[in-house]
Amino acid sequence: MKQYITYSEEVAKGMQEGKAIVALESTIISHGMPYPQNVETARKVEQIVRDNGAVPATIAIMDGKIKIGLSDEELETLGTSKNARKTSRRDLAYVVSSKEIGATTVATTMICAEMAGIKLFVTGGIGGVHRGAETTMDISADLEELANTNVAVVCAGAKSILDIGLTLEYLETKGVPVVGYKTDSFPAFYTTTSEFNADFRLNSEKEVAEMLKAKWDLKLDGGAVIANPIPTEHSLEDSYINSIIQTALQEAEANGIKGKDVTPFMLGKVKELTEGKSLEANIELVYNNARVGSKIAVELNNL
Ligand code: PSU
Ligand code: MN
Repeated sequence: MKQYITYSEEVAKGMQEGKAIVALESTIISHGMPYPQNVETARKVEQIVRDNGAVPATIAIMDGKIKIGLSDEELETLGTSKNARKTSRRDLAYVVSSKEIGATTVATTMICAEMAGIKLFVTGGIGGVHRGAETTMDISADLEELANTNVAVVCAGAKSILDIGLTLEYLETKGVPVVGYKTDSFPAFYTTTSEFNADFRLNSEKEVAEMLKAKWDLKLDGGAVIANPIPTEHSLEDSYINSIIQTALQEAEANGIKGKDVTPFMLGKVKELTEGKSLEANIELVYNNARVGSKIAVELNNL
């Protein structure tokens, strides 16, 4: 396996020194946000991780290698590349062997993080069960990865482009703990709450780290969702964002958008319809997740 993995200097050094490492995904850079905000955000997220005592490891596939940590130049390449492939579990082997540029989804970032021995991963939102999945069968591979791979994912919940209720049912079936970080409600990405509750509420980074340690000490394989709500001052109004998502869903349907294109299409459409407000919210919630996630990683590393 080792022949396929390379580490950035910063990550290699951090690992040697026994520092806490935080994995970061790259689909959010290539398919989740437009240039140049994508690269700016990625850089700032990395800096927030450093400021909180951990080492950032943005993960992507380049030149046939799984890169654990990207240089500034590689980040720029990824953020400007028109042909970076959204790489979920099923795509990973192909992207490595064909030497394409691969942007890792939540699922693939978890896979690569586990290969590198990284326990904690920060992102914006996870994929889930899409609305209408009872006929389309559109269920993100992220959920199956959360079921099987030992990496915790700090996110701002699941967007209501998804069926949040069914997403939580799926996670329950697969035995994935869904933690509300300082909240009872399961957050819905752009909003601090949804109509559903998280399974447990934990009120400090240390408590989250202790739960993760107990989970993995007990050999309860799989990940965990640490749902950290968007800061109130950056959240969008419930009825406003939900009506926009409704319109975007209709456009996706009318345009016959399917498979891996659904989530990027929805994100782009919602941004357009909110005149950029959704992007601003998205950026702020990722920063917030980076702050909390880095502290959890540091606590976990100290246990
Ligand atoms: N949600 C976001 N931004 C993103 C994604 C989800 O707000 O960029 C990306 C993540 O990489 C996630 C993927 O893993 O979309 C899910 O895609 P799909 O639904 O096709 O599995
Ligand atoms: Mn899908």
